Amino acid sequence: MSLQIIRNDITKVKCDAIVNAAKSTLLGGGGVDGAIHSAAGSHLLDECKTLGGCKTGQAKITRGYNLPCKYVIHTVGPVWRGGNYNEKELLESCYKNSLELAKRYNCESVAFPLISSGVYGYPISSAMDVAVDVIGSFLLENDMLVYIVVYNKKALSAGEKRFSDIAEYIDDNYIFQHTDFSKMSMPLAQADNFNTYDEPVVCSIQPKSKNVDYQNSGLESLIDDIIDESFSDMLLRKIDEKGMTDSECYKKANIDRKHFSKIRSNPAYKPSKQTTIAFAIALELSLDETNEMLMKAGFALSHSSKFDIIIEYFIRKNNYNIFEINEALFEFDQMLLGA
Ligand code: AR6
Repeated sequence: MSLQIIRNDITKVKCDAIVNAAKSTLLGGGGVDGAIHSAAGSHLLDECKTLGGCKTGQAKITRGYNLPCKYVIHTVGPVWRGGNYNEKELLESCYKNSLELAKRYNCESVAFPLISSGVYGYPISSAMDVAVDVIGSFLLENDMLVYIVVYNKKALSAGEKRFSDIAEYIDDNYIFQHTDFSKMSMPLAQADNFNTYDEPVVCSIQPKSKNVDYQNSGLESLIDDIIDESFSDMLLRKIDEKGMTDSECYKKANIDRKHFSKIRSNPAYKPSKQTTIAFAIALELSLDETNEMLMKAGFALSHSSKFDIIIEYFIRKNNYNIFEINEALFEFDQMLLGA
């Protein structure tokens, strides 16, 4: 369904499975492992003792006990030894194997911590890149809601050169005297799982007044002539023009199927700005086309919003990877796209 990056304690996240960054004995430890064991209670350790450990890059599953999740998936990340010891491939395996295990157990939602990025010393921003890449590819083929749970955002932001080109682009373009509306309208609600809801427009047909015959007055046909193609119409037209299937489009937009169906079935649907941009990204629209789509939903891109400037930056760079864009938006404390 979609990937969301949130700031939280993973033991508080409500979903089908949470992933534990364990050690190979699976017998508990510090960091997120310690937090998960203490929140789950001692029965988790009892079950872990029966599993016979776990190799680096592999994953095993247990029940969630006192945690607000059905399962805990235990995976063992690589210890960082400078980058030449298969650390990246092993870390990718952790994510892939955990996701496959979650799928086998019919999990619809899974939360990951940044595996290996604590005691095991994997550079945190590279650990984030691996997580986003592997989960992003998985979601192009599978329906699941996946959270990356960031516990220590300060450490993540400390990666020196990370997104420095975007920071520079913001500096060059940001109009400081204006208020950052994208931030105001929804401050980064990463402490909780959050959802932004679009506004479904319900079209009601009012009974005609006895005195005015709108049809014959010509008003109805005048409106028909003037009214532009709606957001939903433009979206469906663009999907056809690009030769995409609906599911290719909503997956690339980080939007779930139900949400897309609502838009598809209501020509007057009024999406949020984030949803509109998510589709513009999925359709790889140019800046002009993105603005055209935004206008249909009643929005625009401006240089008084960091959010807008980051979007503009990626479109100008022809980088339409929504997961990478969300990584950058998260870094700059902005609302994420899709979901
Ligand atoms: N929720 C979400 N993320 C957390 C939490 C939490 N409650 N606590 C820490 N993190 P680490 P590793 C983040 O050290 O590097 C254990 O002792 C943390 O900020 O837990 O894979 C095991 O037993 C960091 O970004 O796991 C192993 O021996 C990330 O989780 C060893 O540490 C991973 O940090 C595994 O080391």
